[in-house]
Amino acid sequence: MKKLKVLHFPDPRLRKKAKPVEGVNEEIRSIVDQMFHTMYEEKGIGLAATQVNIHKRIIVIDVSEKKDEKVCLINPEILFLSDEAETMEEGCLSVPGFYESVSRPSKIKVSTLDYNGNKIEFEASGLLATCIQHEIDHLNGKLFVDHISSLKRNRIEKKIIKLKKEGVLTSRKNTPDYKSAV
Ligand code: GNR
Ligand code: NI
Repeated sequence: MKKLKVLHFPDPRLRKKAKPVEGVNEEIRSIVDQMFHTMYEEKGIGLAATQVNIHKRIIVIDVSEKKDEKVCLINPEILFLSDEAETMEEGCLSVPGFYESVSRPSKIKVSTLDYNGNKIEFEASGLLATCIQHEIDHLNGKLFVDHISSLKRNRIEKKIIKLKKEGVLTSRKNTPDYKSAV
């Protein structure tokens, strides 16, 4: 299966708002399959269609240790966000090599269509809740770096542009860990 290309911040296409899926058919399921393949290849725990330049409301997630718990969300809606928040170190395949603390509601309730187009509702907490919120942000053109200070965000933007110019940011394997440098 072909691995899809992941867009990198500050690509303006990451700012587009994704459109709802009209019906879950074979074309949509094929996109979901390719997104799972890309997410596993890139060692991510989630991927939003926006990141692979497909502006439809589709998300794939697998937060399990064994990488055997696929979660597919189509046209997800958040029904409830807890008042209680939790801070987690976030990363993003579109901001490779950078990690920052982000505070988000710790519990959520979601309504969504699944892989078969059936409407389901469920509650999530912990890493899954964080990941779902991170992915829904992508569908709305938002990135985790929008939750941190503009000083940090601008520094990350400059570093990514520099890495791209140097040709360092073409393959995930070659992506250095810049956490300590930010
Ligand atoms: O792989 C990913 N790890 C991660 C860690 C903490 C919070 C969110 C994430 S999602 C990210 C993959 C990604 O960029 N999804 O959009
Ligand atoms: Ni991301």
